[in-house]
Amino acid sequence: MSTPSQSRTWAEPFKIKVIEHVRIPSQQEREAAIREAGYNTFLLRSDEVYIDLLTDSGTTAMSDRQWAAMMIGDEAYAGSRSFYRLEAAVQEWYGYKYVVPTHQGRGAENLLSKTMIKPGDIVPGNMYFTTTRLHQELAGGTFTDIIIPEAHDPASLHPFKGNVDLAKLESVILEFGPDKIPYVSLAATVNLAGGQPISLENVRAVRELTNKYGIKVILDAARIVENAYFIQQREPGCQSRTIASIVKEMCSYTDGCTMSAKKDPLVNIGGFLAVNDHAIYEEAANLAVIYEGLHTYGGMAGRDMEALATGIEESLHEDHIRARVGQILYLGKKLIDAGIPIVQPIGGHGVFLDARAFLPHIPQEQYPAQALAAALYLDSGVRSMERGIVSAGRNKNGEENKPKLELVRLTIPRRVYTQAHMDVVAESVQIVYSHRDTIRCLKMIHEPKYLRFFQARFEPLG
Ligand code: PM9
Repeated sequence: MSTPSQSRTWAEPFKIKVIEHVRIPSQQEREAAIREAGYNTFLLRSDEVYIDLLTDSGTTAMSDRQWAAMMIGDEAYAGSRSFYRLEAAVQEWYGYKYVVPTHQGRGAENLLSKTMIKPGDIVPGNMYFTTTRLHQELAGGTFTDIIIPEAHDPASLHPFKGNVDLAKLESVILEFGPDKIPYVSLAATVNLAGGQPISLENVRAVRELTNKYGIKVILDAARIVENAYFIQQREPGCQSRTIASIVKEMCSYTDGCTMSAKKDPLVNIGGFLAVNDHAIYEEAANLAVIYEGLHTYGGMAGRDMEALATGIEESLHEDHIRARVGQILYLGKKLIDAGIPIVQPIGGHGVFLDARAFLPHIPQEQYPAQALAAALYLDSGVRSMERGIVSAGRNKNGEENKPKLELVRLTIPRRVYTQAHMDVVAESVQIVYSHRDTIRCLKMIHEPKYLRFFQARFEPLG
């Protein structure tokens, strides 16, 4: 099928066969719900939400082909045919040799961290991610940020804000020594930078540098297809390449990946660890029987593995990824035109509001992004997610990490909402912006030990 010219209007490459009703909760219901939820959008019930932009994780609408594939799932405990189909899909589309299925991304992070990290190790990465860093720390490692400085500036228009600062990476290697670095952790795209991509040229350069010191590179591939789309659109020499070939080339510069299949691979649950080194595979496959299930199902049902194998292939369709990212660009451009401060360039899986610029009267220690997410819900029933100081948690000394980026993420599920939903969201953000001075600071009244953003509770100050 010929691809329409990039200058023409796009439309979703599907039509809708099944719908799920949604309801707008009343103002009174929303006030009660957010109070009950301790001003944390993670603690709302989904029935209390109108448009759910909490996350793009596991919220995908599956295709008729995926649902059909589920019917032929093989539920054998051991050696399921569906596992071998998934393994073949990973080998074909990403190019890795060995696959350990897991229940989701953090299952793979756990296996990887336990297999590769020793106490005292340093793990350089292009910005932290919550679950990834926690597993590195639980294994005794310390995360070190090696992303380019532009990534921490919401206004920088650098086309590849996910890039690794190569000089910084080399100085970390020289400071600690290659033996202390089990691998470089490379995310594509970078979630907490605002869904920002890494360039192919940069991944290649990371490979060359790590080869020099004998260090492995492990990719967080959850949003690699969105990253490949930005490479195709922005990187010189890549315009006529297929998304599939860019994805495969990116993977080829790495030694393995962790995958949360709940993102780009278009399923509601699942993940895997894929590696090229047989010894690492053997150790991880052995740990899988403790933490996940057998090494040929890893916490997934046979039908889940079928849906995933089909989803991997569908995620690489050019018309799918163009419409997927196109929907986010549509919402982002509307907000930019209305003068709303957002992270630019617009990211691959969501639009990120710059809460510092939105609410300059709320100091970071009083949780501006958390307050903004609650205010947006109160206005319209749109659910978003805090990605700032609450998500960043505490350092080893117990002090709050204070990230430069204090963001609210409007995350777009794949193939779920229409452009009209995006219009409703944009209108609500503008209304909240018009009365931003009235939004109050928050105080944290309950703080869980791990990944506090999921379950923390707050109350308004003053
Ligand atoms: N990301 C997200 O909403 C799920 C909830 S927040 C922890 O963005 C990356 C880049 C992710 C990610 C999850 C995981 C963990 C790893 N890497 O949620 O365990 O964005 O499947 O994946 C979420 P799982």
